[in-house]
Amino acid sequence: MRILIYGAGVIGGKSMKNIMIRGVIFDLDGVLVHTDELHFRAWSCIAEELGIPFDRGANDRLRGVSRAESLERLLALKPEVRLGDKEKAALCERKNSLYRASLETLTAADIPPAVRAVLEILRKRKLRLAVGSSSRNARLILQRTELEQAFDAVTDGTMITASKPDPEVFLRAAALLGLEPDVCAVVEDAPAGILAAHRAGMYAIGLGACATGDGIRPDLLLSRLTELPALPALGGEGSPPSRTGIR
Ligand code: B16
Ligand code: MG
Repeated sequence: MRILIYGAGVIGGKSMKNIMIRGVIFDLDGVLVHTDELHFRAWSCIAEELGIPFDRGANDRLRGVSRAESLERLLALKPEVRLGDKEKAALCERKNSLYRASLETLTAADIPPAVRAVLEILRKRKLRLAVGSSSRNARLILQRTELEQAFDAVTDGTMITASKPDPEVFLRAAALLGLEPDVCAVVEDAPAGILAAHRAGMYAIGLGACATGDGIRPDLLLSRLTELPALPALGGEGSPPSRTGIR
């Protein structure tokens, strides 16, 4: 696989050289807002109640996947804990109550000015912008952070029948933007989301080290969202990714 470097980022996939992206679909939790930390705290409480050891590394495996799948992955850490469907549903409900309580404190100040600046730059370049999140709480988060108006379309966990790594959430976002998948880039913090982007036929940009794993690699990996506007495929003037090696 080719390994490419862009800025501080590394990649292993499609070259961006001949691509002109017309739409960017952003994951929400862990990309635009640090609600990934709030998910972690809520799942930590559930794990403690169940006597299941849980840390940030374990939490990284829950990124991007649905609430129900998150619980399954948590339970897999201690196979002796066997629960029925009703108990699982109650635990998911409880986790969501804890999580939603923590969202009460969320405000516009939780979106770093640099994130708003990136969205503004891309909008000025006439790129179509969307959010594609697995979360059923995405609308609430976008409203609380006053971010909703920054996007042309939002797709979330309430609008899909299958969660990431299924491509549905991104394909629906592209359709709402009026764009074909192959001119869309996805920005994601989770392997499940990178896989969903690839399955959708989109260009997958990972953000942060958590975006790689389980043998899944983004086409391009950035350390910070502020590196995004420099990409030539997004109308930026940065130099194209340089190939540094082949394996
Ligand atoms: P909820 P994203 C995902 O959001 C989170 O990364 C994942 O941790 C969570 O389990 C999932 O949403 C469902 O969230 O319980 O709020 O419906 O990263 O796709 O924006
Ligand atoms: Mg995420």
